[in-house]
Amino acid sequence: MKILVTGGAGFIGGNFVHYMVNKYPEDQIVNLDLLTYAGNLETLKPVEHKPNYKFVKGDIADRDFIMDLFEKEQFDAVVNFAAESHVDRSIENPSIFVQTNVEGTVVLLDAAKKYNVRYHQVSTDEVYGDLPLDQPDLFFTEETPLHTSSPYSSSKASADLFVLSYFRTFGLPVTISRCSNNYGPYHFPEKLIPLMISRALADEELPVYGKGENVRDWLHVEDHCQAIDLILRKGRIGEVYNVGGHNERTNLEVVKTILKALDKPESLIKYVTDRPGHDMRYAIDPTKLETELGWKPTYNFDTGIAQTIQWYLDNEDWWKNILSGEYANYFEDMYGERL
Ligand code: NAD
Ligand code: TDX
Repeated sequence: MKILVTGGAGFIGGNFVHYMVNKYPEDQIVNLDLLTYAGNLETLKPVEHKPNYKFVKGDIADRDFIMDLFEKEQFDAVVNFAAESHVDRSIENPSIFVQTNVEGTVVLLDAAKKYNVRYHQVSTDEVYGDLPLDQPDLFFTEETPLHTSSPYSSSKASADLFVLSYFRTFGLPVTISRCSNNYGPYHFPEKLIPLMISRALADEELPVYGKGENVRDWLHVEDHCQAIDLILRKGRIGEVYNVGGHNERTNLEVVKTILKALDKPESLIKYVTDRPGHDMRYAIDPTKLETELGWKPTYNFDTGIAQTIQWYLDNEDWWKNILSGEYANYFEDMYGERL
């Protein structure tokens, strides 16, 4: 297969590119990324010289460019990770979330329709809104109504509805995965776990929103990649699959786990003003994925967070280059003359 991966210079897309390039040497993986602030070609260093990998810089919302690319490359499948992904940024500037997450998705759908390409959309559990803290037996299933809180989740829910409409109206072969919070290697240090690891290592204050009692359901990124691969190859067309591993933790538990592992004092924790509209609890029921496709996560939170902290300790250059802005030069050095 020739597979287009969009957003492959980001956190989950980058991990997915590694996974696919190594697991399927006979497949061709084309990574299309605009290299926004969140895109980092250093993440692709381990695969950039493999014969079944290629990088293309471009915008999923640029219709002419996308149509030309699909015409030229004749893809068999597209997996769309490209997005603005940070909730806090969506509160500051919602418009770019509409442009990339909604318009970009529609442009990709049109190209997939024109060139008859299998389409997979990487979505999020945030489309379901949130659950109360006092009903721990409630989980998001694929039937839970969409009920978004932030401009980010609203843009992702809109994109999902377009994807499903292209199945119903045009018969486009689509699937959607909705996963819980990912963590693991190459996670941009604006998100909770890498932010707290990098700040704790520098003995800086750790900003915990509100009381730190919000709950997230943590999924190791490798388990997510495996799920997407399964859905792409064996998922039922037109279906949504939830991805999550029953690893709920409060934010405070996560931060304290990181401090303990790094032997840093809890006095670094600083409670700050809460995020507006802050979702209280996410919790995924992954039964459909487990029973239909046999998916099983390999990490639990304890093994996954230990592996992740160790990765950040072993790969200081990767995240320190981001904090210093260095990584943007890597694109110029590697691809500047070629593109
Ligand atoms: P990320 O922000 O780390 O990466 C996004 C990537 O998309 C970046 O490389 C960026 O350069 C690229 N991009 C942005 N706009 C683009 C455009 N217009 N054209 C082409 N490329 C563009 O995000 P992530 O955390 O890896 O998330 C990937 C996907 O998974 C997103 O769709 C997100 O909504 C979804 N998701 C993420 C999580 C999570 O916990 N991180 C959980 C559920 C769902
Ligand atoms: O400094 C912080 N302090 C803090 O308390 C940050 C950055 C976050 N938080 C809290 C907010 C959330 O309750 O930690 C929790 C996790 O925050 P984020 O890492 O920003 O993730 P979240 O808002 O849960 O969204 C993530 O999971 C779902 C991804 O960023 C989304 O792209 C994905 O769809």
